[in-house]
Amino acid sequence: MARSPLVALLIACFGSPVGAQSAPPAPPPSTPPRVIVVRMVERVPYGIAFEPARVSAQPGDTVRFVQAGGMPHNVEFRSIPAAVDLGERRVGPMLVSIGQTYDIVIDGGFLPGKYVYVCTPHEGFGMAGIIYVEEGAR
Ligand SMILES: [Cu+2]
Repeated sequence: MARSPLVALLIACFGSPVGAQSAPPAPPPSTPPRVIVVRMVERVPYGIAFEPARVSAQPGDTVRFVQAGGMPHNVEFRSIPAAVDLGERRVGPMLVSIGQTYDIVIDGGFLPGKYVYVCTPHEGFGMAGIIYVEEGAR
C-alpha cells in the first residue's frame, strides 16, 4: 500500500534521524617541542659534570648541551636501548669554547628508554648523565 503524500513530504523535509552526525572527537592535548638545556660545568670541589645530570625528553624535543667550562667536553652514549642505532650521533663533537652548543634532536631514532652518556675525556671523573626518552604524545 502506497504511503500518503503527507508522509512522503515529511520525510523529504526532515530526513531520517538515523544518519545524524556526531561531533568529531577532540584532538589529543599536545605541548610544543621543548629545548632542554644541559650545561657542562666545572666546579670546585665537586668537579666537572653535566647539569642537570638527568633529564626527560619526549619525541620532538631538543637536548642542548652548552659548554660552560674551560676544558673540552663532549657527549658519548654508553648505554642505550638495544633496538636503537644512533649511528654517528653516538659520539658528539668536542666543545672547546664557552657558549658553544651541541643539539641532539629526539627524533624517531630515539626509541623510548634510558640513554646513559659520558664525556669521553672526563668519564673517569664521573662526568656522566642520563636522558630518559618518554613515549611521545606528539
Ligand atoms: Cu668533559
